[in-house]
Amino acid sequence: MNNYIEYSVEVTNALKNNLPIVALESTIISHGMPYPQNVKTALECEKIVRDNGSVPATIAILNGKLKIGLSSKEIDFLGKQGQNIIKTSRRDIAYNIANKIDGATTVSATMYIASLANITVFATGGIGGVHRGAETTFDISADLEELAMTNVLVVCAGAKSILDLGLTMEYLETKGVPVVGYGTSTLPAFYSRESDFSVNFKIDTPKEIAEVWNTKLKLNLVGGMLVTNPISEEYSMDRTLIDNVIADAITEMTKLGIKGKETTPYLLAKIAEITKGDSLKSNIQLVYSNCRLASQISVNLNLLS
Ligand code: PSU
Ligand code: MN
Repeated sequence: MNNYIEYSVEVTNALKNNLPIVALESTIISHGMPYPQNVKTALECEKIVRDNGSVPATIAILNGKLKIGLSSKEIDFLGKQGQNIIKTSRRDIAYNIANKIDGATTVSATMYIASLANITVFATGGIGGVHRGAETTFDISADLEELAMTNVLVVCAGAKSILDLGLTMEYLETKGVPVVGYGTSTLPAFYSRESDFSVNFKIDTPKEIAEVWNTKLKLNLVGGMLVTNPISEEYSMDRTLIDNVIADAITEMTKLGIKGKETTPYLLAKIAEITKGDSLKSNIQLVYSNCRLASQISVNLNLLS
């Protein structure tokens, strides 16, 4: 196994000294945002994690290795390559490693790779979920299955309405994945603070979140936990406006016949285009906020173990 993993010096040192770590994904860099904002955001995320007491471990597949901790040069490479890099979820890991194909890891692949290094706290923007119309397309993100089976806590800003939020919550319930609202009992909807759905548990502090997560790990309750962190008021978007934009983007996508793994990147780019960059600004800010919270959770978890 160790032959396949390559750690950065910073992460090696953190593991050796039992410092708090936060995993970060790379599909958000190559497929989630345009260049150069993607690189700037990824580097700033690492800084925010450090400023809040943890060590960042951005994860990707490069040169046939599972890389845990990237250099700024590697982050720049992923950002510049953008959609040329293969979006890599769990199913693609073995093929890409065996063939030395570079890959940007989704939430599912990042969770799996983080768990190999016993890193159990991870920050991202949004997770994949049950897509609208999944009753006919079967488009359910591998992120949900990963949450069902891999011991990693994921901090996100809720799910955007490109997904069916109700079905996503049902799926997570079936799989035994707790959904926590940070300071809220309402499931946040990514670009906006509220949706029509409730979270399972409202928890108000990083310390209490760490306590629940530590208990889940200690009880050997296999699987992840989802912590949903609402976007700050300042950057949140009007719910009706963004829902209309998303509906238009989905109509356009259906017309073009875009399916499968291309769906999420297409919609994110289209929404940014229609909102003239406003959604991208919000997206960047909510990721920062999630990195801050994840770092604080990791620090608290470290004090417990
Ligand atoms: N949602 C976002 N930005 C992203 C993604 C989701 O707001 O970049 C990425 C994440 O890497 C997530 C993946 O794991 O999309 C989900 O893709 P799919 O729906 O194909 O499973
Ligand atoms: Mn899918």
